[in-house]
Amino acid sequence: MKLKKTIYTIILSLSLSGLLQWTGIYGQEVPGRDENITFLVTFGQEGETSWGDDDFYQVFFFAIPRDFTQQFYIRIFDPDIGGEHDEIQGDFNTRSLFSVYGGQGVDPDRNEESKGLENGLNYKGGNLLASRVFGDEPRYDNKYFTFGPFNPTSGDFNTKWNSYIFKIVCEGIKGDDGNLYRYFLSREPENNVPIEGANAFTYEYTFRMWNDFKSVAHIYPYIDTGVIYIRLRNFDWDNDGNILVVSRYKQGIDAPISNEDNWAESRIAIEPPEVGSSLDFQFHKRQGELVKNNNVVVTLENQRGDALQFFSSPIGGVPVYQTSIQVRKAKPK
Ligand SMILES: [Ca+2]
Ligand SMILES: [Ca+2]
Ligand SMILES: [Ca+2]
Ligand SMILES: [Ca+2]
Repeated sequence: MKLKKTIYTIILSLSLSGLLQWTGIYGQEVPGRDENITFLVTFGQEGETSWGDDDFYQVFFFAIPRDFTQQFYIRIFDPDIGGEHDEIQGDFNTRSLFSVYGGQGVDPDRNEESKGLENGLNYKGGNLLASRVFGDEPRYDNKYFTFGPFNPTSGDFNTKWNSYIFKIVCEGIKGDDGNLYRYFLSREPENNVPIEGANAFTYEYTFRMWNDFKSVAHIYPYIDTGVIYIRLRNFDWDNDGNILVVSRYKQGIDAPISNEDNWAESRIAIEPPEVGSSLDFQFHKRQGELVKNNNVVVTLENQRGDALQFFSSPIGGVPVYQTSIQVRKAKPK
């Protein structure tokens, strides 16, 4: 009995340490280091959804660990819509509003609307800390703009993650072009200096694939206790190759893919060895004729319909398929 209890304690503490591990310092870049994604994308609201953005806004969250007490900055790379990187439709006539929120109402665990999943709901909950509208501005083309400084305690405290939560929203308030941009959470205004233990996450990920056959993009949801199956949805994938679900238990399950301006949906069972770890959604491009400038939207729910987060730095690290789990399962009792 005593041995059993000890083993249980070890397993429990191992899974808890996995839970709290934000793995290294790479949660500061959005898209994250392991994701191999070029840019986030948000079109102006006069755009067509067939260009790959279903709702013309994108919500991201930053989690600042409680023990970090200095001021910090949120930097945006290429916040303008013009010049390099951005997707032109006719001429550049688009304006994007970036807004940073802190305080009560931000934490999506306590305010469902903050997740930004449904049009018409108030995804701007919290106190507005800073905002700026960008257009076709050479000054910020291929360059950074910096919001801040912010005090960590201006965030919305989340006890589960022991972190202060901040939110940044990008909205295409005018025009029809695609704004491509990236974020960096930084200790310094002029350089990208990561905050150890911080992370970023979203519930609806709108991003641009590489124009390269060989590049595989990844996004990493975390599977918490109580998840039995997941509902993965993708939008406007342009029939561009395969979307594979990989975990330490799954070698690669093909998810149904969307084509032009439509959603595809799949229900995928979660096995006990996958609980308390991240999944790896892999986006493999179709070979042959290159699908260019492919923008795609991805969301995820559990069996109760609760939205699951994609973390810029996968919790517990990038999951690696382990053959040993399969072998152990296959043994007769
Ligand atoms: Ca630009
Ligand atoms: Ca335009
Ligand atoms: Ca841009
Ligand atoms: Ca697309």
